[in-house]
Amino acid sequence: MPAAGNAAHETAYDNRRLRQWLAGEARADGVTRRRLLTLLAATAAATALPATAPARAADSPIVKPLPPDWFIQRGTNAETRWEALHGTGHHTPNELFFVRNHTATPVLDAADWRLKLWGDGLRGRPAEDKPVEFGYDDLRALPAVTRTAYVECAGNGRSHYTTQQGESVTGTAWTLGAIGVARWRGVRLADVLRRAGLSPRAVDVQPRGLDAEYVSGGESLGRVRRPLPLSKALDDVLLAYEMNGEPLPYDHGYPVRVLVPSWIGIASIKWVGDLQVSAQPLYSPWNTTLYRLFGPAHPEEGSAPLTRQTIKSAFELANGATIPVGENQVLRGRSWSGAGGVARVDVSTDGGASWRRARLHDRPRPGTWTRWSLPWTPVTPGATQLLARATDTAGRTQPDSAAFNAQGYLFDAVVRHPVTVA
Ligand SMILES: Nc1nc2c(c(=O)[nH]1)N[C@H]1C(S)=C(S)[C@@H](COP(=O)(O)O)O[C@H]1N2
Ligand SMILES: [Mo]
Repeated sequence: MPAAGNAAHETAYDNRRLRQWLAGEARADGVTRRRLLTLLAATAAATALPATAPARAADSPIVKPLPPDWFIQRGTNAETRWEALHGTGHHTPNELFFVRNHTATPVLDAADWRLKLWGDGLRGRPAEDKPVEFGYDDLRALPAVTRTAYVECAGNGRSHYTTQQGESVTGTAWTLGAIGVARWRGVRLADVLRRAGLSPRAVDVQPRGLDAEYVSGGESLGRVRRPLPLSKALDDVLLAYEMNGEPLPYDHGYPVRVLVPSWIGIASIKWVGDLQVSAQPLYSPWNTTLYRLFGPAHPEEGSAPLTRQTIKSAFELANGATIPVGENQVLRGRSWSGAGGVARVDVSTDGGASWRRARLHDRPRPGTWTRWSLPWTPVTPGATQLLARATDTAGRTQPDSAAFNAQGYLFDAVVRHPVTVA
Protein backbone atom coordinates (compact mmCIF):
# COMPACT_ATOMS: atom_id res chain seq x y z
CA MET A 1 0.00 0.00 0.00
CA PRO A 2 1.15 3.57 -0.56
CA ALA A 3 2.77 5.55 2.22
CA ALA A 4 0.21 7.85 3.82
CA GLY A 5 0.52 11.52 3.00
CA ASN A 6 2.53 11.10 -0.19
CA ALA A 7 0.15 12.68 -2.66
CA ALA A 8 2.12 12.14 -5.86
CA HIS A 9 2.80 8.55 -4.90
CA GLU A 10 -0.90 7.93 -4.16
CA THR A 11 -2.06 9.38 -7.47
CA ALA A 12 0.41 7.19 -9.33
CA TYR A 13 -0.72 4.22 -7.29
CA ASP A 14 -4.40 4.83 -8.06
CA ASN A 15 -3.69 5.11 -11.78
CA ARG A 16 -1.59 1.95 -11.78
CA ARG A 17 -4.33 0.07 -9.94
CA LEU A 18 -6.98 1.22 -12.41
CA ARG A 19 -4.83 0.08 -15.34
CA GLN A 20 -4.16 -3.28 -13.68
CA TRP A 21 -7.85 -3.72 -13.06
CA LEU A 22 -8.67 -2.80 -16.65
CA ALA A 23 -6.16 -5.34 -17.93
CA GLY A 24 -7.41 -8.05 -15.57
CA GLU A 25 -11.08 -7.35 -16.14
CA ALA A 26 -10.64 -7.19 -19.90
CA ARG A 27 -9.13 -10.67 -19.89
CA ALA A 28 -11.46 -12.22 -17.35
CA ASP A 29 -14.84 -10.75 -18.05
CA GLY A 30 -15.01 -9.32 -21.56
CA VAL A 31 -15.66 -5.69 -20.68
CA THR A 32 -17.07 -3.85 -23.67
CA ARG A 33 -14.70 -1.72 -25.72
CA ARG A 34 -16.85 1.36 -25.11
CA ARG A 35 -16.53 0.84 -21.36
CA LEU A 36 -12.76 0.39 -21.58
CA LEU A 37 -12.42 3.61 -23.53
CA THR A 38 -14.56 5.54 -21.01
CA LEU A 39 -12.45 4.27 -18.15
CA LEU A 40 -9.16 4.93 -19.93
CA ALA A 41 -10.30 8.48 -20.64
CA ALA A 42 -10.99 8.88 -16.90
CA THR A 43 -7.49 7.56 -16.12
CA ALA A 44 -5.91 9.92 -18.60
CA ALA A 45 -7.70 12.83 -16.95
CA ALA A 46 -6.43 11.71 -13.55
CA THR A 47 -2.88 11.36 -14.89
CA ALA A 48 -3.03 14.93 -16.16
CA LEU A 49 -3.47 16.25 -12.62
CA PRO A 50 -0.41 18.14 -11.38
CA ALA A 51 1.81 15.88 -9.29
CA THR A 52 1.21 18.15 -6.31
CA ALA A 53 -2.59 17.70 -6.40
CA PRO A 54 -3.68 16.04 -3.17
CA ALA A 55 -5.01 12.51 -3.71
CA ARG A 56 -7.49 13.17 -0.91
CA ALA A 57 -8.84 16.59 -0.04
CA ALA A 58 -7.84 17.41 3.54
CA ASP A 59 -11.44 17.24 4.72
CA SER A 60 -12.59 14.30 2.57
CA PRO A 61 -13.90 11.34 4.58
CA ILE A 62 -13.09 9.02 1.64
CA VAL A 63 -9.61 8.31 0.19
CA LYS A 64 -10.40 7.07 -3.32
CA PRO A 65 -11.42 9.40 -6.16
CA LEU A 66 -15.20 9.88 -6.50
CA PRO A 67 -15.81 10.93 -10.11
CA PRO A 68 -19.37 12.30 -10.37
CA ASP A 69 -20.10 9.92 -13.28
CA TRP A 70 -19.60 6.99 -10.91
CA PHE A 71 -20.75 8.22 -7.50
CA ILE A 72 -23.37 10.32 -5.75
CA GLN A 73 -21.72 11.81 -2.66
CA ARG A 74 -23.89 11.69 0.45
CA GLY A 75 -22.11 13.22 3.43
CA THR A 76 -19.37 10.82 4.60
CA ASN A 77 -20.69 8.21 2.13
CA ALA A 78 -20.59 7.63 -1.62
CA GLU A 79 -23.33 5.81 -3.55
CA THR A 80 -22.46 3.90 -6.73
CA ARG A 81 -24.41 5.03 -9.81
CA TRP A 82 -26.14 2.03 -11.39
CA GLU A 83 -25.42 3.28 -14.91
CA ALA A 84 -21.70 3.02 -14.06
CA LEU A 85 -22.09 -0.75 -13.54
CA HIS A 86 -23.32 -1.19 -17.12
CA GLY A 87 -20.80 -3.39 -18.93
CA THR A 88 -18.90 -4.41 -15.79
CA GLY A 89 -18.72 -8.08 -14.86
CA HIS A 90 -20.26 -9.95 -11.95
CA HIS A 91 -17.90 -8.28 -9.46
CA THR A 92 -18.06 -4.55 -8.77
CA PRO A 93 -14.61 -3.05 -9.53
CA ASN A 94 -13.05 -1.71 -6.32
CA GLU A 95 -12.94 1.79 -7.83
CA LEU A 96 -16.76 1.75 -8.27
CA PHE A 97 -17.69 0.13 -4.95
CA PHE A 98 -19.95 2.25 -2.68
CA VAL A 99 -18.52 3.57 0.59
CA ARG A 100 -20.43 3.85 3.86
CA ASN A 101 -18.42 5.57 6.59
CA HIS A 102 -19.78 6.63 9.97
CA THR A 103 -16.86 9.08 10.23
CA ALA A 104 -13.85 8.96 7.90
CA THR A 105 -11.54 6.35 6.37
CA PRO A 106 -8.50 5.84 8.63
CA VAL A 107 -5.22 5.22 6.76
CA LEU A 108 -3.68 2.32 8.69
CA ASP A 109 -0.39 0.48 8.30
CA ALA A 110 -0.51 -3.34 8.11
CA ALA A 111 2.97 -3.55 9.67
CA ASP A 112 1.80 -2.29 13.05
CA TRP A 113 -1.79 -3.54 12.89
CA ARG A 114 -2.84 -6.16 15.46
CA LEU A 115 -6.08 -8.07 15.86
CA LYS A 116 -6.81 -8.39 19.59
CA LEU A 117 -9.15 -11.07 20.93
CA TRP A 118 -10.40 -10.87 24.49
CA GLY A 119 -13.32 -11.70 26.76
CA ASP A 120 -14.84 -14.42 28.91
CA GLY A 121 -15.84 -16.48 25.87
CA LEU A 122 -12.18 -17.44 25.39
CA ARG A 123 -10.26 -20.00 27.46
CA GLY A 124 -8.29 -18.24 30.20
CA ARG A 125 -10.67 -15.23 29.84
CA PRO A 126 -8.05 -12.79 28.53
CA ALA A 127 -8.73 -9.19 29.63
CA GLU A 128 -9.05 -6.36 27.11
CA ASP A 129 -5.55 -5.12 28.03
CA LYS A 130 -4.02 -8.65 27.85
CA PRO A 131 -5.58 -9.97 24.63
CA VAL A 132 -4.60 -12.85 22.35
CA GLU A 133 -3.00 -11.12 19.34
CA PHE A 134 -2.59 -11.85 15.63
CA GLY A 135 -0.52 -9.70 13.25
CA TYR A 136 -1.23 -9.21 9.55
CA ASP A 137 1.41 -11.81 8.58
CA ASP A 138 -0.03 -14.27 11.13
CA LEU A 139 -3.40 -14.06 9.37
CA ARG A 140 -1.84 -14.37 5.94
CA ALA A 141 -0.07 -17.54 7.09
CA LEU A 142 -3.38 -19.24 7.98
CA PRO A 143 -5.34 -21.26 5.35
CA ALA A 144 -6.94 -18.77 2.91
CA VAL A 145 -10.47 -18.95 1.56
CA THR A 146 -12.11 -16.97 -1.24
CA ARG A 147 -15.79 -16.10 -1.49
CA THR A 148 -17.95 -13.91 -3.72
CA ALA A 149 -20.38 -11.84 -1.64
CA TYR A 150 -22.17 -8.54 -1.61
CA VAL A 151 -21.91 -5.87 1.04
CA GLU A 152 -25.18 -3.93 1.11
CA CYS A 153 -26.24 -1.22 3.52
CA ALA A 154 -29.42 -2.00 5.52
CA GLY A 155 -30.71 1.38 4.32
CA ASN A 156 -30.14 0.74 0.61
CA GLY A 157 -33.23 1.88 -1.31
CA ARG A 158 -34.39 3.96 1.69
CA SER A 159 -35.33 7.04 -0.38
CA HIS A 160 -38.08 5.00 -2.09
CA TYR A 161 -40.05 4.87 1.16
CA THR A 162 -40.49 8.58 0.53
CA THR A 163 -40.60 8.83 -3.28
CA GLN A 164 -42.87 5.79 -3.83
CA GLN A 165 -44.78 5.49 -0.57
CA GLY A 166 -44.88 9.08 0.73
CA GLU A 167 -43.40 8.01 4.08
CA SER A 168 -40.71 9.95 5.91
CA VAL A 169 -37.81 7.98 7.32
CA THR A 170 -34.47 8.98 8.89
CA GLY A 171 -30.97 8.19 7.56
CA THR A 172 -28.94 8.55 4.36
CA ALA A 173 -31.28 8.92 1.36
CA TRP A 174 -29.76 6.10 -0.70
CA THR A 175 -31.42 5.17 -3.98
CA LEU A 176 -30.29 1.61 -4.93
CA GLY A 177 -26.50 2.06 -5.14
CA ALA A 178 -25.46 1.15 -1.59
CA ILE A 179 -24.42 -2.34 -2.70
CA GLY A 180 -21.37 -3.93 -4.30
CA VAL A 181 -20.24 -7.50 -4.96
CA ALA A 182 -16.59 -8.48 -4.56
CA ARG A 183 -14.42 -11.57 -4.45
CA TRP A 184 -13.10 -11.52 -0.89
CA ARG A 185 -10.07 -13.46 0.25
CA GLY A 186 -9.07 -13.98 3.84
CA VAL A 187 -9.27 -16.43 6.70
CA ARG A 188 -12.29 -17.96 8.36
CA LEU A 189 -13.25 -16.18 11.56
CA ALA A 190 -13.88 -19.70 12.93
CA ASP A 191 -10.18 -20.62 12.42
CA VAL A 192 -9.00 -17.51 14.28
CA LEU A 193 -11.48 -18.02 17.13
CA ARG A 194 -10.42 -21.65 17.55
CA ARG A 195 -6.72 -20.72 17.52
CA ALA A 196 -7.41 -18.05 20.14
CA GLY A 197 -8.99 -20.74 22.36
CA LEU A 198 -12.76 -20.59 22.02
CA SER A 199 -14.57 -21.59 25.19
CA PRO A 200 -17.72 -23.76 25.00
CA ARG A 201 -19.45 -20.95 26.96
CA ALA A 202 -19.03 -18.35 24.17
CA VAL A 203 -22.27 -16.97 22.68
CA ASP A 204 -21.42 -13.65 20.97
CA VAL A 205 -18.47 -12.16 19.07
CA GLN A 206 -18.23 -8.39 18.74
CA PRO A 207 -15.79 -6.90 16.20
CA ARG A 208 -14.90 -3.21 16.63
CA GLY A 209 -13.42 -0.82 14.07
CA LEU A 210 -10.31 1.33 14.44
CA ASP A 211 -12.00 4.38 12.90
CA ALA A 212 -12.92 7.35 15.10
CA GLU A 213 -15.72 7.28 17.66
CA TYR A 214 -19.12 8.01 16.15
CA VAL A 215 -20.81 11.10 17.57
CA SER A 216 -24.56 11.35 17.09
CA GLY A 217 -26.73 14.12 18.55
CA GLY A 218 -23.77 15.44 20.56
CA GLU A 219 -23.17 12.07 22.22
CA SER A 220 -20.35 9.64 21.44
CA LEU A 221 -21.57 6.12 20.73
CA GLY A 222 -17.97 4.88 20.85
CA ARG A 223 -16.22 3.05 18.04
CA VAL A 224 -18.34 1.22 15.45
CA ARG A 225 -19.11 -2.28 16.75
CA ARG A 226 -21.91 -4.81 16.52
CA PRO A 227 -22.15 -8.30 18.01
CA LEU A 228 -22.59 -11.44 15.93
CA PRO A 229 -24.09 -14.64 17.35
CA LEU A 230 -21.44 -17.35 17.60
CA SER A 231 -23.43 -19.60 15.22
CA LYS A 232 -22.99 -17.08 12.37
CA ALA A 233 -19.40 -16.27 13.37
CA LEU A 234 -18.48 -19.97 13.05
CA ASP A 235 -20.45 -20.50 9.84
CA ASP A 236 -19.32 -18.41 6.84
CA VAL A 237 -17.78 -15.20 8.22
CA LEU A 238 -14.36 -14.12 6.92
CA LEU A 239 -11.63 -11.83 8.14
CA ALA A 240 -10.90 -10.47 4.67
CA TYR A 241 -7.60 -8.93 3.57
CA GLU A 242 -8.16 -8.94 -0.22
CA MET A 243 -10.92 -7.53 -2.41
CA ASN A 244 -11.06 -8.55 -6.09
CA GLY A 245 -7.44 -9.74 -6.02
CA GLU A 246 -5.97 -6.59 -4.44
CA PRO A 247 -5.13 -5.73 -0.85
CA LEU A 248 -8.28 -4.20 0.67
CA PRO A 249 -8.48 -0.54 -0.38
CA TYR A 250 -8.26 1.95 2.50
CA ASP A 251 -11.95 2.86 2.18
CA HIS A 252 -13.08 -0.76 2.39
CA GLY A 253 -11.25 -1.69 5.58
CA TYR A 254 -7.49 -1.98 5.00
CA PRO A 255 -5.76 -3.92 6.35
CA VAL A 256 -8.53 -6.33 7.48
CA ARG A 257 -12.34 -6.24 7.61
CA VAL A 258 -15.04 -8.63 8.73
CA LEU A 259 -17.21 -9.98 5.91
CA VAL A 260 -20.59 -11.41 6.91
CA PRO A 261 -22.25 -12.93 3.82
CA SER A 262 -25.96 -12.20 3.21
CA TRP A 263 -26.28 -9.96 6.30
CA ILE A 264 -26.79 -6.18 6.42
CA GLY A 265 -23.61 -4.16 5.76
CA ILE A 266 -23.11 -2.95 9.35
CA ALA A 267 -22.19 -6.54 10.34
CA SER A 268 -19.12 -6.36 8.08
CA ILE A 269 -16.95 -4.17 10.34
CA LYS A 270 -14.11 -2.44 8.46
CA TRP A 271 -10.63 -1.73 9.88
CA VAL A 272 -11.27 -4.36 12.56
CA GLY A 273 -9.00 -3.89 15.59
CA ASP A 274 -10.43 -6.19 18.22
CA LEU A 275 -12.95 -8.96 18.79
CA GLN A 276 -14.71 -9.34 22.09
CA VAL A 277 -15.74 -12.97 22.62
CA SER A 278 -18.41 -13.17 25.27
CA ALA A 279 -20.19 -15.80 27.36
CA GLN A 280 -23.18 -13.41 27.62
CA PRO A 281 -25.16 -11.67 24.87
CA LEU A 282 -23.59 -8.32 23.92
CA TYR A 283 -25.25 -5.01 23.07
CA SER A 284 -24.09 -1.91 21.27
CA PRO A 285 -25.99 1.03 19.74
CA TRP A 286 -25.74 -0.83 16.43
CA ASN A 287 -27.99 -3.71 17.58
CA THR A 288 -30.29 -1.80 19.98
CA THR A 289 -31.35 1.69 18.86
CA LEU A 290 -30.00 1.21 15.33
CA TYR A 291 -30.53 -1.66 12.88
CA ARG A 292 -33.84 -2.88 14.32
CA LEU A 293 -37.29 -2.11 12.94
CA PHE A 294 -39.24 0.59 14.80
CA GLY A 295 -42.75 1.82 14.05
CA PRO A 296 -46.43 1.04 14.55
CA ALA A 297 -46.03 -2.58 13.40
CA HIS A 298 -43.19 -3.32 15.85
CA PRO A 299 -42.70 -3.65 19.63
CA GLU A 300 -41.53 -0.52 21.45
CA GLU A 301 -37.96 -1.81 21.85
CA GLY A 302 -37.99 -2.58 18.14
CA SER A 303 -37.80 -5.85 16.22
CA ALA A 304 -35.04 -8.37 16.85
CA PRO A 305 -31.66 -7.05 15.60
CA LEU A 306 -31.61 -7.19 11.79
CA THR A 307 -29.54 -9.95 10.24
CA ARG A 308 -30.20 -11.07 6.65
CA GLN A 309 -30.67 -8.61 3.82
CA THR A 310 -33.94 -8.48 1.93
CA ILE A 311 -34.67 -8.87 -1.82
CA LYS A 312 -34.11 -6.15 -4.46
CA SER A 313 -33.60 -5.42 -8.16
CA ALA A 314 -32.00 -2.57 -10.08
CA PHE A 315 -31.55 -1.55 -13.72
CA GLU A 316 -28.07 -0.59 -14.97
CA LEU A 317 -29.53 2.71 -16.09
CA ALA A 318 -29.52 6.32 -14.94
CA ASN A 319 -32.61 7.58 -13.20
CA GLY A 320 -34.63 9.38 -15.90
CA ALA A 321 -32.51 7.98 -18.75
CA THR A 322 -33.58 8.77 -22.32
CA ILE A 323 -34.13 5.69 -24.52
CA PRO A 324 -34.22 6.14 -28.32
CA VAL A 325 -37.63 5.31 -29.82
CA GLY A 326 -37.83 2.52 -32.39
CA GLU A 327 -34.39 1.07 -31.68
CA ASN A 328 -33.64 -2.41 -30.39
CA GLN A 329 -32.43 -2.12 -26.82
CA VAL A 330 -31.20 -4.62 -24.29
CA LEU A 331 -32.23 -3.64 -20.76
CA ARG A 332 -29.82 -4.96 -18.14
CA GLY A 333 -30.00 -5.24 -14.41
CA ARG A 334 -29.22 -7.28 -11.33
CA SER A 335 -31.31 -8.78 -8.51
CA TRP A 336 -30.27 -10.19 -5.14
CA SER A 337 -31.68 -11.55 -1.90
CA GLY A 338 -30.46 -12.34 1.59
CA ALA A 339 -32.53 -15.52 1.70
CA GLY A 340 -31.04 -17.36 -1.30
CA GLY A 341 -30.07 -16.89 -4.93
CA VAL A 342 -32.33 -15.01 -7.35
CA ALA A 343 -33.90 -17.58 -9.69
CA ARG A 344 -36.44 -15.50 -11.62
CA VAL A 345 -36.89 -11.87 -12.67
CA ASP A 346 -39.94 -10.37 -14.38
CA VAL A 347 -39.68 -7.00 -16.09
CA SER A 348 -42.28 -4.44 -17.14
CA THR A 349 -41.55 -1.60 -19.57
CA ASP A 350 -45.05 -0.07 -19.35
CA GLY A 351 -45.34 0.95 -15.72
CA GLY A 352 -46.48 -2.48 -14.56
CA ALA A 353 -49.30 -3.16 -17.06
CA SER A 354 -47.56 -6.13 -18.69
CA TRP A 355 -44.59 -8.31 -17.68
CA ARG A 356 -41.98 -10.40 -19.47
CA ARG A 357 -39.52 -12.87 -18.00
CA ALA A 358 -35.87 -11.70 -18.14
CA ARG A 359 -33.00 -13.91 -19.26
CA LEU A 360 -30.62 -14.72 -16.38
CA HIS A 361 -26.86 -14.36 -16.88
CA ASP A 362 -25.67 -15.95 -13.63
CA ARG A 363 -26.48 -19.19 -11.90
CA PRO A 364 -28.54 -18.24 -8.81
CA ARG A 365 -26.19 -18.28 -5.83
CA PRO A 366 -26.80 -17.18 -2.24
CA GLY A 367 -24.93 -14.09 -1.06
CA THR A 368 -24.55 -12.53 -4.50
CA TRP A 369 -26.64 -11.04 -7.29
CA THR A 370 -27.96 -12.55 -10.51
CA ARG A 371 -27.44 -10.42 -13.64
CA TRP A 372 -30.29 -10.39 -16.18
CA SER A 373 -31.35 -8.83 -19.47
CA LEU A 374 -34.45 -8.20 -21.55
CA PRO A 375 -34.68 -7.06 -25.18
CA TRP A 376 -36.92 -4.03 -25.70
CA THR A 377 -37.87 -1.93 -28.74
CA PRO A 378 -39.81 1.06 -27.40
CA VAL A 379 -42.46 2.19 -29.91
CA THR A 380 -44.34 4.93 -28.02
CA PRO A 381 -42.51 8.20 -27.27
CA GLY A 382 -43.03 9.73 -23.85
CA ALA A 383 -42.46 9.00 -20.18
CA THR A 384 -42.71 5.45 -18.85
CA GLN A 385 -41.55 3.42 -15.88
CA LEU A 386 -39.42 0.30 -15.91
CA LEU A 387 -40.05 -2.26 -13.17
CA ALA A 388 -38.19 -5.44 -12.22
CA ARG A 389 -39.53 -8.02 -9.78
CA ALA A 390 -37.22 -10.74 -8.44
CA THR A 391 -38.07 -14.12 -6.94
CA ASP A 392 -35.46 -15.98 -4.93
CA THR A 393 -34.73 -19.69 -4.42
CA ALA A 394 -36.49 -19.50 -1.04
CA GLY A 395 -39.71 -18.53 -2.87
CA ARG A 396 -39.76 -14.86 -1.82
CA THR A 397 -40.95 -12.31 -4.40
CA GLN A 398 -40.60 -8.51 -4.23
CA PRO A 399 -43.89 -6.95 -3.06
CA ASP A 400 -45.55 -3.81 -4.48
CA SER A 401 -44.91 -1.87 -1.31
CA ALA A 402 -42.44 -2.22 1.56
CA ALA A 403 -43.46 -2.38 5.24
CA PHE A 404 -42.77 1.00 6.86
CA ASN A 405 -40.15 1.34 9.59
CA ALA A 406 -38.96 4.65 11.04
CA GLN A 407 -35.31 4.27 9.98
CA GLY A 408 -36.15 3.05 6.49
CA TYR A 409 -34.32 -0.27 6.58
CA LEU A 410 -34.81 -3.29 4.31
CA PHE A 411 -36.75 -1.64 1.45
CA ASP A 412 -37.85 -4.56 -0.72
CA ALA A 413 -40.66 -3.26 -2.96
CA VAL A 414 -40.44 -3.21 -6.75
CA VAL A 415 -38.88 0.15 -7.69
CA ARG A 416 -40.45 2.22 -10.46
CA HIS A 417 -37.57 3.45 -12.60
CA PRO A 418 -38.57 6.50 -14.68
CA VAL A 419 -37.28 6.79 -18.29
CA THR A 420 -38.20 8.88 -21.31
CA VAL A 421 -38.62 7.32 -24.75
CA ALA A 422 -37.71 9.91 -27.39
N1 LIG B 1 -15.40 0.28 11.27
C1 LIG B 1 -16.48 0.50 10.50
N2 LIG B 1 -17.03 -0.55 9.87
C2 LIG B 1 -18.12 -0.36 9.08
C3 LIG B 1 -18.71 0.93 8.94
C4 LIG B 1 -18.07 2.03 9.59
O1 LIG B 1 -18.47 3.20 9.47
N3 LIG B 1 -16.96 1.77 10.36
N4 LIG B 1 -19.86 1.06 8.19
C5 LIG B 1 -20.68 -0.16 8.05
C6 LIG B 1 -21.79 -0.03 7.14
S1 LIG B 1 -23.17 0.73 7.76
C7 LIG B 1 -21.76 -0.58 5.88
S2 LIG B 1 -23.13 -0.53 4.89
C8 LIG B 1 -20.55 -1.22 5.34
C9 LIG B 1 -20.10 -0.55 4.05
O2 LIG B 1 -18.95 -1.16 3.52
P1 LIG B 1 -18.13 -0.44 2.35
O3 LIG B 1 -17.86 0.98 2.78
O4 LIG B 1 -16.89 -1.26 2.16
O5 LIG B 1 -18.98 -0.46 1.11
O6 LIG B 1 -19.46 -1.16 6.26
C10 LIG B 1 -19.83 -1.34 7.61
N5 LIG B 1 -18.62 -1.44 8.43
MO1 LIG C 1 -24.86 0.34 6.28
